[in-house]
Amino acid sequence: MLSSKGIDNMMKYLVLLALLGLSQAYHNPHAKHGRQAIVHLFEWKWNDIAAECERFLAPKGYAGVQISPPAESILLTSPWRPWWERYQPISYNLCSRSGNENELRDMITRCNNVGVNIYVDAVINHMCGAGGGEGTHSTCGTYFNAKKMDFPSIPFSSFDFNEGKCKTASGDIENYNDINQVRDCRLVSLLDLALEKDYARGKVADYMNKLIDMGVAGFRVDASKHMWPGDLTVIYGSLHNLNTRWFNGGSRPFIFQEVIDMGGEAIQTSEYFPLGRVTEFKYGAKIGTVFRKWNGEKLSYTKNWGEGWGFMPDGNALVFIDNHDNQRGHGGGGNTILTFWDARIYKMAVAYMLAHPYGVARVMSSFRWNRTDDWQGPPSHEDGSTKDVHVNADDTCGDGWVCEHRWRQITNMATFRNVVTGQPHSNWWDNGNNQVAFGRGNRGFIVFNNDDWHLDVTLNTGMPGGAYCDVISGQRDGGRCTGKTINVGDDGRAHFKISNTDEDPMVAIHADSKL
Ligand code: QV4
Ligand code: CA
Repeated sequence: MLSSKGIDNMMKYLVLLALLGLSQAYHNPHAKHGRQAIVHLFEWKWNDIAAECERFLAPKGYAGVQISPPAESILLTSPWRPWWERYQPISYNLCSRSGNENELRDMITRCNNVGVNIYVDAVINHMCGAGGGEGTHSTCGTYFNAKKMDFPSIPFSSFDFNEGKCKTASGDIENYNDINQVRDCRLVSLLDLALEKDYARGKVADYMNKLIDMGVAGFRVDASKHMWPGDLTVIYGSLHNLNTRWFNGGSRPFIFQEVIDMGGEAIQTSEYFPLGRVTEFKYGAKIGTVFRKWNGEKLSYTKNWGEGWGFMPDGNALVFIDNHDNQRGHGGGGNTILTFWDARIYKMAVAYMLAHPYGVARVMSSFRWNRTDDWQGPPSHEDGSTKDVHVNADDTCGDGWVCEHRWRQITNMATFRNVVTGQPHSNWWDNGNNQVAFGRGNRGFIVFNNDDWHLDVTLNTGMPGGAYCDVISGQRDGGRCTGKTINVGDDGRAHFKISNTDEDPMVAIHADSKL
């Protein structure tokens, strides 16, 4: 028989378990078929995303897509249609530069039908800038008056904004070390919603619930640092379960919150851990420094990559090499951030991320811009409408679309991540410099040469003996390998030669690339 004290302790333990369970409810991406990587199709139109899910993402094994904000936003003409107009909502009508509500619904349905999840970039901290004017210069012609804080289509009025609460003279955030300013004042003059009010919370939740009911799997929550965790807890708590047409009953939406925490600011990512995952901005900043070999960093120092480098706990992290902000100098990271403009080491960094077990990984898919004009919007026609994504015969993209996710080395590493899921980081090797190798149990192995000399070494891969196709220089095509072949002996050892002048100075093999 248990004593009453014993029962009491047991009850406390059960309550704790329940809380822990709940606190992980929003951390699961609900990926299908063991797929792992998410791709951000920045500024793509809904019709193009639907086609991409069917023709590329599902067959290649991408888990999901982060889409650009789907709500109606301001339409700016000076500068001409900047990409960032989408971060200034005017209404919650699903009518954006990427398409209308029917096109959005069709995309969500078609992607779900091939097992590719859709994650919505939710801009819920604010509406448009205070200087946004009055009229119908919005993506679908909905009237608003920024000066009066009047957004009649929702409706939001001045009562729904944080006016009285912000204590700075400008009304804008002036000091990031003052938590109250960061959360109650305007981020670059954007009209700040009073999310402690039931009415405003309800309108935001209605918007998100409409998307959940349409079939989305979760949200990137924009500017989370600028919202009180307590307010977000209530909003997330009022969200519906995911649509059971595609997801298990009782599934909570996947939430990943944008909080830039490079250390040294008053607000830390840890405040958001119980609520959902959080963007780990240190990851891309550090990996850029390592691959650029700046500040004396070496690839060999990444043996304990992940939490060992002071990153957040694995179960909380959403990781990426670059995002739509820091690839063009907005947001966190500075000039260490690697992008497609530095293609050779960028591919290595993305491969490293996809091979490594830490975090939920997001691949960036960009459009080109004139590098002195960081505001430039997506490839567009004269009238400002976004161009179709052009796909070339060799699977790459053109007409201004970069499609990093279609680069063979990156696509094949997204597959690698799927094949090695659940396997431990193993068989580490390094030369004390910038040549390293590691495996994922007996399912995959990768070797990098970021030194200025050749690599020529025999390593224990941990893989079953046989011939494997390197998925960086090529891929398995039936029984044939279009790239280098790597022979693994029955003892698991294999010989690797990688020239520092190779197009891609790395080699990767996995269980499904066995010939
Ligand atoms: C400017 C001045 C203000 C001034 C105002 C006067 O900066 O001080 O008061 O004019 O009207 C654009 C302009 C910006 C302008 C603002 C309002 O670039 O100069 O203010 O509009 O008119 C994106 C862009 C921003 C853009 C914004 C809205 O990056 O440049 O601002 O969209 O269009 C912090 C945050 C983090 C944020 C990051 C960029 O903690 O949350 O900055 N990241 C997210 C998104 C990002 C987006 C927003 C947040 C806002 O990833 O893309 O900002 O939704 O680190
Ligand atoms: Ca705020």
